[in-house]
Amino acid sequence: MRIVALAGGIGGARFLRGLKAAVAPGDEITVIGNTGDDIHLYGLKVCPDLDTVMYTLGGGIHEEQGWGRTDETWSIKAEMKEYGIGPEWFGLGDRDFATHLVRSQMLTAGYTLSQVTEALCVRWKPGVRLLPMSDDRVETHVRITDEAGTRAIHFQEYWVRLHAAVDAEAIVPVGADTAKPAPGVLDAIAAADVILFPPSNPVVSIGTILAVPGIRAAVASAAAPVVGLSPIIGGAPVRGMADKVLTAVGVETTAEAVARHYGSDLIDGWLVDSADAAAVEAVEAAGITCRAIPLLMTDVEATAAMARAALELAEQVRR
Ligand code: FO1
Repeated sequence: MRIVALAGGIGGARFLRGLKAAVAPGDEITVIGNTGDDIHLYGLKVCPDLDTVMYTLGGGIHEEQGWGRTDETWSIKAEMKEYGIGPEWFGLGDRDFATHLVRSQMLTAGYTLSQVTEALCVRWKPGVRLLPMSDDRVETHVRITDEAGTRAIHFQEYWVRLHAAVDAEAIVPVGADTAKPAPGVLDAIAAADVILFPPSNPVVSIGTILAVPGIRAAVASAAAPVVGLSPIIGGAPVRGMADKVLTAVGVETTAEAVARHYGSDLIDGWLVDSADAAAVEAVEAAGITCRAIPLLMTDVEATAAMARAALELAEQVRR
């Protein structure tokens, strides 16, 4: 079976680890990774969501953080600080720097982000095909107003430096409107037997992937059933600050509202947590088949059970 998953960062990567444990030998998983979180620092291109998937599935992730490398040291960052070069708020470790150096060196040599990602995965062997959503530069920015006035800041500054403490007035995936899907992305969607939306951030992760012209239409018109898993449990995001960006796009922070946000033209099935069983009826009224099951990714086995439930629901809603 050919499975395609649109994945963001930490939640998406953790789900994929369970999906790998749940599928049968011979099943192929293609991950279309969000690159809107990308940031250029020190002349290097950092791809947080691609790296989180690669490290998590490749066994190099810092498990508690969900980003960056395990057994990390911070000598380069400390030396940069001595030179007065920031930003201090974004933690790039020495091991992680190697990834960005290899990526940036290859990009400078003329390779595409897809080719770079494929090369990095030769080392990490994530066990999935990891495609960036686009080889073109897309960087999510957030419009905020604070004592310094109204301005757009990079998503990472909003997320990491400000901890999303100020309201997001708008979320803008800069460059998405002129970006093209990376090679293989539309083909993978068209050839998929199942398409999954993991419990990633619906706005800045899956929403950004869908903002690349052609991708939303490809998913909506795909022969494969599309099943999503709610990143919101009991009216709150499981991790991260998805509520802040959901509000920015006028979506309530509930499992039902996120399903409606995707819409029945895009998703056929939706899994909500047992705590949100009351939402099943309303989601089904929106034309999306819905099931309530435990959605907390407490360990690989729990996540594998979620993945199996998503694959089963996909068979029930197959078009
Ligand atoms: N997240 C943080 O909360 N603090 C950090 O200092 C930080 C550094 C960082 C460095 C490399 C990288 O690939 C990811 C990093 N992240 C950090 C996570 C990053 O902000 C992710 O994009 C978000 O967590 C959303 O996926």
